[in-house]
Amino acid sequence: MDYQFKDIEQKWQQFWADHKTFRAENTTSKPKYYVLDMFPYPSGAGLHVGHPLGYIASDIFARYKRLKGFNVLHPMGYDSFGLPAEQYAIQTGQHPLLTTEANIATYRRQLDQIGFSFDWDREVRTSSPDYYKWTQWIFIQLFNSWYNKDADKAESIAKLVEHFESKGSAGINAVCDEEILSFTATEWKDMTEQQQQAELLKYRLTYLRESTVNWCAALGTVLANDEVKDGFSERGGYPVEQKKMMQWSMRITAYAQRLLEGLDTIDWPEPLKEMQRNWIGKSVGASVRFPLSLSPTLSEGEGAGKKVSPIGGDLEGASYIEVFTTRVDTIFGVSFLVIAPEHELVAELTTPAQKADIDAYIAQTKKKSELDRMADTKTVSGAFTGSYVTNPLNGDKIPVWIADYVLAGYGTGAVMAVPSGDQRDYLFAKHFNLPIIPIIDIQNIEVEADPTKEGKYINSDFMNGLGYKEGTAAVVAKLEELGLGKAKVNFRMRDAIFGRQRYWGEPVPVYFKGGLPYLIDEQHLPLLLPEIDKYLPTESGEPPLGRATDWKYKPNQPHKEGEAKVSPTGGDLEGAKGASYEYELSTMPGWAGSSWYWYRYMDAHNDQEFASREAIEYWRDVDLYIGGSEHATGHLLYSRFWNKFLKDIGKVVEEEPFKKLINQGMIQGRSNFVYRLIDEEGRGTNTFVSHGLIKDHKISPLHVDVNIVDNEVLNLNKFKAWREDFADAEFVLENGKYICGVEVEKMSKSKFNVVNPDDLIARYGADTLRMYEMFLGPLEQSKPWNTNGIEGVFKFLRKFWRLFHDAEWNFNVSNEAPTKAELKSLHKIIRKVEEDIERFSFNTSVSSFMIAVNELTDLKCNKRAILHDLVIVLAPYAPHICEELWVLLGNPAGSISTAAYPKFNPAYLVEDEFSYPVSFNGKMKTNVSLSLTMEAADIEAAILANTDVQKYLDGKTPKKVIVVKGRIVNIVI
Ligand code: ANZ
Repeated sequence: MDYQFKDIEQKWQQFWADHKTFRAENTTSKPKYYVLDMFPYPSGAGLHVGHPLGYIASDIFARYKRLKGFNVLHPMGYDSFGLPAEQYAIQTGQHPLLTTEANIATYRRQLDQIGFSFDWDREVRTSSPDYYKWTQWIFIQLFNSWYNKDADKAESIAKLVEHFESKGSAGINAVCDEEILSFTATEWKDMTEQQQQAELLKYRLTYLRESTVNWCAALGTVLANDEVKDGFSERGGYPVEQKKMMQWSMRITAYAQRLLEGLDTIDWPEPLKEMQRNWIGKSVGASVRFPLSLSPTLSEGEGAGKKVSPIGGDLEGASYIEVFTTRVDTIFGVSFLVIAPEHELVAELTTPAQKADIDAYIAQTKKKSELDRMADTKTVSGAFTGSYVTNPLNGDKIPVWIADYVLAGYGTGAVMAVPSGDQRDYLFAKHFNLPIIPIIDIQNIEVEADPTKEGKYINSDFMNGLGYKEGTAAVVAKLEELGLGKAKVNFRMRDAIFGRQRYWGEPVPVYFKGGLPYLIDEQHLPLLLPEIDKYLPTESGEPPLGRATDWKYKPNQPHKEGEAKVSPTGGDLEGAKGASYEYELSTMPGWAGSSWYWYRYMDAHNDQEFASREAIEYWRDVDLYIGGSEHATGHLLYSRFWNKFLKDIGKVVEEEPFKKLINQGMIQGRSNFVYRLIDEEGRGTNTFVSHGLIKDHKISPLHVDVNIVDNEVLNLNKFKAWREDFADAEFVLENGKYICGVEVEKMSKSKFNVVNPDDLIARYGADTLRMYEMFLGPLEQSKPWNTNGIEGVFKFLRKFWRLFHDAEWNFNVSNEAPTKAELKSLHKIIRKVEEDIERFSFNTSVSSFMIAVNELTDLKCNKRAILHDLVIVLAPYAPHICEELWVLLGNPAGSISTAAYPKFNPAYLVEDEFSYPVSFNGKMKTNVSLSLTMEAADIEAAILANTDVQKYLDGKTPKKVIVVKGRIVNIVI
């Protein structure tokens, strides 16, 4: 029979599903291999041909690893909480769950059609309660933990409380909020429960704090930094403003150093690691305190202890401004201080005379986003507060300014400005006519002389003559001695906001008592998402969960049938039998569910634990992770953070979750255009000009659906049917055809360049689609989709099928022993595919398969010994056709996935002949193939007897014949 891909593919997909062919075992003696794809958000549009690219590559790899004897875990699931389903719910009133389920059904159908070897028994959905129960459980563990810097790991809050009870706050070295209290054990015990809880919140790894957030009014929610692009939301493109709100945050900064160090231990693309390094942004420098210069008449001695503000009156706040600098060595060049307009001391420092200026400047800053502020290096602006500080090392009086080039959220929000060392400070000094103090022995500061490279310090008492390294060390030592500064490492990374004022996300397992957050009891998990009437904020501006009726936490009442009565964590319940408390109304952000999902696949149905210890110890980590580079600083950073935390609390075994990662390139769209003729009055007509003729006409280009264009030729009837207004379209053709224009753009509905895999599978089959997607080019590279070449791959598979069949399409395989040439062809491909797959070069294998099949076709090879192995080698790429042929070859159905990858035998590739280049008087004229075992005398005789050689000799007798065995023959005539 001819190659009937439709029947074959349906048959095998059914077979795999019925027999659970790709089920991974949690206990086997085989070595494990975990191949993971970034799971999709099931959007309403379904899959386009770009989506499966990574999945196909990982599937080939997973199938190959099975052939290599591994127990492979290759799961799939859905990141199914998120904004689009909720936006749709707002518009249509349809519950996001329904939309999500419908979309998942479409995804599943599309994925099944491509023939992936997923273990569907382990499917996860982040929006399903038996999954998010464990996301909530992880939140609880984070809330119950703090980061002990001495142990360099997370520890339980109970342990911290124990310490407070016995020793007070002394001796605790934690990553925590800045404004922590210091207290003795007695003072701790004397605090009310409220006070204690408020203090502990400053240490917890997830905490509630007022923070500046990216507020998107149109979406009604807070967005993460990586979801905001140029001041607009990444989804929807709505404006985003800075707003202060009480927010849940995750103390990811506690892990900054480990996140940085871990990068050196994993096999990820270098550019991606670099992005994470930049995001973490480690800076080694120092913090320096510049004491406030009080009123000029109050010298240090007199003023001590009696702080007086420059405006007069008692100064309640700080007595110094702390800066963070990476160039503490330049401290003798400081001629002013700049603090961020949002700095907490601004109001305090502003003198009445400067108030108008400062207020106006602050108002102006509010309009700029942080990104604009960082990007603008040219405009100089700022305002003087009217106050001064003193240089701690030389006592210079230094004016304090505010300017938007200093960011509130970085370092301490204050910089010591050194015009002779820093370009921005230099421009600022020039503009406002502030002093420029040279600091090194190079006079031309205009060229930004840099002591890190050259020069010796001047202008200071103890640094003069020193170079950069010693100078820096000397300043730090001096500051430490004075208690006014110390070496400090700063990270650019901020704690991650962990709340959304939205409905379709995980409820935060927290309730409030006395204004403070408490955890709901683990027994009460999952905290289910309540039903609400509308997916909008309440009239009073609370998040949608505020609409839920009768949704209160009743700690001492059973939540499920048969559940014991429990008391809530902390808090006394005296007489509170019927007590009920408000739940947290925000939900978790999109990244919560995806920050641990790879563990759930290890043990997807466990209702006692997020995954069993046994499963975690067996699967450990992901060996190969494939997904898009757009997750570089979001998902891939949060996942590493949660992984490290879970490791700290002893729940997982590896420090890094994803050993090797590959970013697949983007598949771009290939848009087609038609050209509408414009009439004299500049109006569009209904006549369309073929691409080759547009120079001669006034036209306007228009996207046309790529699915009605074949090899750039427009199908005129389909075009007329495409849109009503084109029904009576007319055409200016070239050579009887309408040729469309082409451009590479993002694949999107609005550009009509979306190619749906379903259509291609219907036409050519999944095996062709799989191989074609790989054939497009290197996996990591972005490339435009071009359907034009798919026919070639389809023909290849038909030719492959043909090897097993005679001219009448009867299955016909011979049991004869293979020839040397056939074995050589086979072993070349065995080696090539193995090498290619091991280095993730899938496109090069496809062309090698084509060469092998051509060679075997030329050799008229239908030997079982050859084809048996060839089928196994091709199976990871084109699994359906290979399963079918495998059975036709007499093997049991479905067993090809448990076959062994054929062993490469180099002996078959050893060349036993050599094609000698034959030169006459040094000029190469011809080649003669001879056995490599021949000795010089025989070679000479054979060469001279060759008819081509005799032709060149033209009857002459050679003066000399030089033979270099295995290399060359030169004939002198
Ligand atoms: C004095 C100095 C002299 C500086 C000099 C640089 C060069 P990174 O490497 O990014 O950490 N800075 C500190 N906090 C800032 C803030 N909140 N907004 C804007 N700039 C800030 O850079 C640290 C340097 O950036 C610090 O070192 C500080 O300027 C500035 F010749 O201090 B430097």
